[in-house]
Amino acid sequence: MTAYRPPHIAASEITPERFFLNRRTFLATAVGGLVLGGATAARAAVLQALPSPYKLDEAMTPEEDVTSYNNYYEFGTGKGDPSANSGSFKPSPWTVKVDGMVGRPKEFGLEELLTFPLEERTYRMRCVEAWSMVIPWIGFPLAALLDKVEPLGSAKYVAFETVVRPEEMPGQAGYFQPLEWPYREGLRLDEARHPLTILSVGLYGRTLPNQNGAPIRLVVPWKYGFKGIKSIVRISLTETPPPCTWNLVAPNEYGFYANVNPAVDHPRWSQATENRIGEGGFFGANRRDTLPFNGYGDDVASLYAGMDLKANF
Ligand SMILES: Nc1nc2c(c(=O)[nH]1)N[C@H]1C(S)=C(S)[C@@H](COP(=O)(O)O)O[C@H]1N2
Ligand SMILES: [Mo]
Repeated sequence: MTAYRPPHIAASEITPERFFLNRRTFLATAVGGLVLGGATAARAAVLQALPSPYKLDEAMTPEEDVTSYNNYYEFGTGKGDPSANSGSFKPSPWTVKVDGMVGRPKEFGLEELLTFPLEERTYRMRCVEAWSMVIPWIGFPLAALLDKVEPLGSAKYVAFETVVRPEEMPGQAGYFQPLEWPYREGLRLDEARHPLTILSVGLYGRTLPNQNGAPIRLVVPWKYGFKGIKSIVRISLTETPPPCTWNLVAPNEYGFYANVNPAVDHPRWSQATENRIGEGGFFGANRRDTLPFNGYGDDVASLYAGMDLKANF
């Protein structure tokens, strides 16, 4: 794994003032990261990021749980499969093609993606299966990438696709195929441009482990986890709602919006409470109330003003 934030990025490219205060630390850590990256080739490289105001007053989920309890069907359907079966996946070299209804379609290389101003943001994450985590992501606003390609006025949605690589992804190679590939997801353009929506390239101070969606995945903290598509190779701006994997599989169970909503149950289970992973006692003492929009309602509820959230689940 060689991807790391290049140490030569000019501080002037990274605008927030607090960064300049941290510049010395940044350089020291970046150089340390190179050494460490070389010494421990199998481990993700250190990734330096700016601090951000997006923090929570809740304990972070231990890194061990974040990287071993996953959903990533390309590597198998069990929670332990992604960490066990993703060792041969090659997240570098990598490109993300951005096309569709844009003025300037472009293919971005991984190195270029890592030059967007990276922030560390600790987000509450809620899976539709009623478990949750608190994860310190490293990433940048999706809006920053969209600005570069100049969406046309007619663009209303953003479609995402995961890589298809049966040679490296055992879940795509077997006789039993749980999903149709590529895994696809989509957002309304205003959701995609919302400042909380990020493309993540790391967690816990390092580049993303394969099982968490290396080298780049979507994070939308007010939506159920399945919207957070992993290992993205294509982003297309469209005029009509894009096909979304779980919505195609079971449209009555997984809506396009998938906003976290304790008042709208999944047809087969309640969404009123959740189990916080990593706090001991699975499905026991850690049961806590699920919050509307996963607790991000002050930021995002206005996106859905006037909409019936039960009908548009
Ligand atoms: N390509 C792809 N992306 C995916 C999935 C998947 O199976 N394939 N699973 C989704 C689901 S259901 C969840 S809950 C999150 C889990 O992310 P994590 O393993 O990093 O916690 O990834 C989402 N992104
Ligand atoms: Mo999920």
